Amino acid sequence: MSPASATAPLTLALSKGRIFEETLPLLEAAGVHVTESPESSRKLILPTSDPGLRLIIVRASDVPTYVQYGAADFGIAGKDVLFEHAAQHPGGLYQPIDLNIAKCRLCVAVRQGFDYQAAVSQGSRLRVATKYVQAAREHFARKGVYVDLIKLYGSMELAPLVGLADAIVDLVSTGGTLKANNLVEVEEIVDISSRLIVNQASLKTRAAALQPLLDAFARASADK
Ligand code: PRT
Ligand code: MG
Repeated sequence: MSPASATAPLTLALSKGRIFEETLPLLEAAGVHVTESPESSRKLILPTSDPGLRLIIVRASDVPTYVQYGAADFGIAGKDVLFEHAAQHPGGLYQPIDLNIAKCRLCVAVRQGFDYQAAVSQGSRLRVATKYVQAAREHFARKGVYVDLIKLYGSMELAPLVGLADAIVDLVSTGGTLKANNLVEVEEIVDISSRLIVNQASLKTRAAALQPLLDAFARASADK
């Protein structure tokens, strides 16, 4: 599918929750106000104060798909999501700006009392539950650790508690969720933040409308 015609508003794909909340100040810095909240209005297409820009609200992991197919001209997604997407759909997405929002880290965590270092050094085969299969596979391959990966879609923290896995690979920000579930972080894999991604065709055909927004986002995120 090709991007919409040059007269249609630019479409920015976002997920609700932390990415939406942390994008609002970046939009404000670009002079764009969003008057409705996706939480209260339940609308999936939100207008902005700029008639040339609208927002669409999609699942975080669907943002790259909307942008890649040109249903959105640009979008905002975590590096975690982009990494998993790229493994399935190489190329296709231009990632010009690290927005420095929705920061966290991708980590390995285990149940308190589980001797991860001993298990690794003994060459045991570890069972690891995660939503981030690609990132986890690369991490353990780099370390030369044998793992059986179990794909989950959420609540990873439960897996070591009920014997589904020895370890999890999950995002951590405050550490509160791990602590509440008697888990401890044993390894950091990578720092995560959200990036602006742009459809390749939009970048060429809609440059005049896109560039001022990209510049404003770059300036606002560099200040963070
Ligand atoms: O929720 P849904 O399944 O729809 O999608 P999602 O979980 O991918 O979306 P959302 O909105 O929760 O997260 C969007 C993006 O925010 C992610 O892709 C990350 O790039 C980023 N981000 C930043 C986080 C966190 N911080 C974060 N803490 N995403 C998730 N978490 C979760 C984490 O998975 C764990 O369950 O929060 C919990 C840990 O938080 P602490 O503060 O207790 O450590
Ligand atoms: Mg979530």
